[in-house]
Amino acid sequence: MRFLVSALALALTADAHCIFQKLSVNGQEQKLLDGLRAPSDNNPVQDPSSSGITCGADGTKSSTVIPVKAGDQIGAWYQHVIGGSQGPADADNPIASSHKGPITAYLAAVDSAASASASSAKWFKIFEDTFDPSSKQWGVDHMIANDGWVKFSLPTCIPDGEYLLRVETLALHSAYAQNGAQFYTSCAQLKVSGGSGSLPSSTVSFPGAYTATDPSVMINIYGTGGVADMGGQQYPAHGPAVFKC
Ligand SMILES: [Cu+2]
Repeated sequence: MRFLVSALALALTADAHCIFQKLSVNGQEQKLLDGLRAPSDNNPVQDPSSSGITCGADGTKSSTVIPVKAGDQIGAWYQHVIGGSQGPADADNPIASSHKGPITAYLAAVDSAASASASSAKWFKIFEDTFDPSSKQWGVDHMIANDGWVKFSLPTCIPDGEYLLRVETLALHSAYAQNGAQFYTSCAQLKVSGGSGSLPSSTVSFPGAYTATDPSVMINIYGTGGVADMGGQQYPAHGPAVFKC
């Protein structure tokens, strides 16, 4: 009986995932999955060395490239399942509140956003919302409070051209064990105009930027009483520093 109860609890928590499935540009919502490379279900990637770490497991791939301007505010919409919630009583929309962790966004300049290989792209980080020890809030807490929206601005100082945008929600509730961290990632296909300057010289690859045992990936986030507060400590650096103009 005890086994049955815990197996059921496991089945329920295992399903409390999410997908980045819609983009907004300066508050203007795009169509569902338009301009995106997204997984076909809400299961996370848990092996940072697997190809799915880049833009999620292979699923839908839009042929649209979304026109944007350097400096535009971009929104990435995470929901529990494709199309949104599982109904008004879906307490795990946009993601289960247990799934504490950081949210990051990366850009990579490519020749053709619709066809470029994401795994050979050279990525630089443009946004991170990790953990604030004073408020005890994680990026995921902000995303939940914002109805699944993660908002950030494109740099103003990037050259015109086509880019892939990679947005990553990393859920750390089971990250105390190796490969327990859950990566929820999709990529957007963008064409940037109105930019200036040159690309950053320092870039990373996916897979490659993280390993399964990085201090930010294999980590116990629980302090006293099992609260997901890092025991009052800072969350370690997760990937490269954010590129600043
Ligand atoms: Cu999950």
